[in-house]
Amino acid sequence: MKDFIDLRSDTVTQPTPAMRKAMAEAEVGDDVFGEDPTVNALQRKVANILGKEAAIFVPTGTMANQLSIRSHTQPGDEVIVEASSHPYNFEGGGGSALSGVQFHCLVGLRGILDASQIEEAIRPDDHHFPITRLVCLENTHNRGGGSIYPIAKMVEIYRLAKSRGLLVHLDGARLWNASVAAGVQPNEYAQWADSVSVCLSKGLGAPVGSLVAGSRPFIDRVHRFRKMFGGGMRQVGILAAAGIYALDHHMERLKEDHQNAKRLALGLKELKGISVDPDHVETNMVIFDVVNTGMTAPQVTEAMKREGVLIHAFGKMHIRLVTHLDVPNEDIDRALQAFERVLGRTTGSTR
Ligand code: TLP
Repeated sequence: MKDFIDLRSDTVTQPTPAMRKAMAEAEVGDDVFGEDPTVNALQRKVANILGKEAAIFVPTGTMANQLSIRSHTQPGDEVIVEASSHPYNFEGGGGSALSGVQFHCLVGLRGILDASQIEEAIRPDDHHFPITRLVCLENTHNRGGGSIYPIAKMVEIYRLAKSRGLLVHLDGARLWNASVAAGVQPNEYAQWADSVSVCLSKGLGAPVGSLVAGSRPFIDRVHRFRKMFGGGMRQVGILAAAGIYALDHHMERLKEDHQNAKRLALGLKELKGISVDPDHVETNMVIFDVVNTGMTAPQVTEAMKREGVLIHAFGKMHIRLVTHLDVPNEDIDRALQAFERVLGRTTGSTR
């Protein structure tokens, strides 16, 4: 029985009965010995989908990013990231603690960087400076509001990186959303990065699991660090089975999430004191500002909770909504009605 409409994140989904069945029936073995057939099948499948030599299963998207950073860099190196990116902001300072790197932050447009910005940020070859080693991109970009990296920009950035001896890591926690929304295959995106992390536990609805994909020597290096970071798991085919099920059954339906996010944004635009641009909704997220409601974002969040709708406030002004497979069409209408009760309409207020 579902009490709340949960729009806080696409990480909150429950495994479906069919997914649980696939998990229960999974063939398993000790993956630290490389003997879990379901994990091996998932790794081959994701490497194939991304057009990479190899892939490795890890517990979380955070570990996938941090292992990639650790495996690409040496302590003291500099990593170019977008200022609101996940690895820089939401991974507990892992870049400095686990890899000893420093981040060079550039401000993108809804998270999207231009090759020219990166070019300017690359350090000269001089002993005063850190060595610029890696560029991290995020597609879709979380704090950018689920924005899609235009493939042309990724190509430009990758070509620049190669011409300057840099590596590129793609945080593709929601690459599936970008792919379905833009009609660009995951491998078309992935070819413009040396390593890619992807999550099964976001829009695809698996309870756990991420992978890193890349060249065979790179994944061998990630494998060593995965052990060091404590991410080597045992009969984990139970989780890999959920991932395989999710890739096979939950990819195409992401379109519904994107339509629902757009519908939320269009509905919110009609309400009082909100600043939202539905044209900026490209995938399954809506980020909007409360500008003139007489309430802060946390107060709106509290009021919505009393209406049975969970949303995520960040800062005083900003709210994020994320659609996913446990938010059916009719819940979008119910959520909008709740927003209307809390905020009122621009014309003909209901309060
Ligand atoms: N993002 C979570 C929170 O950590 C903010 C969310 O609710 O969106 N990369 C990106 C782009 C992500 O959005 C996330 C999760 C991760 C990596 C980390 O994945 P996990 O939570 O599996 O460590």
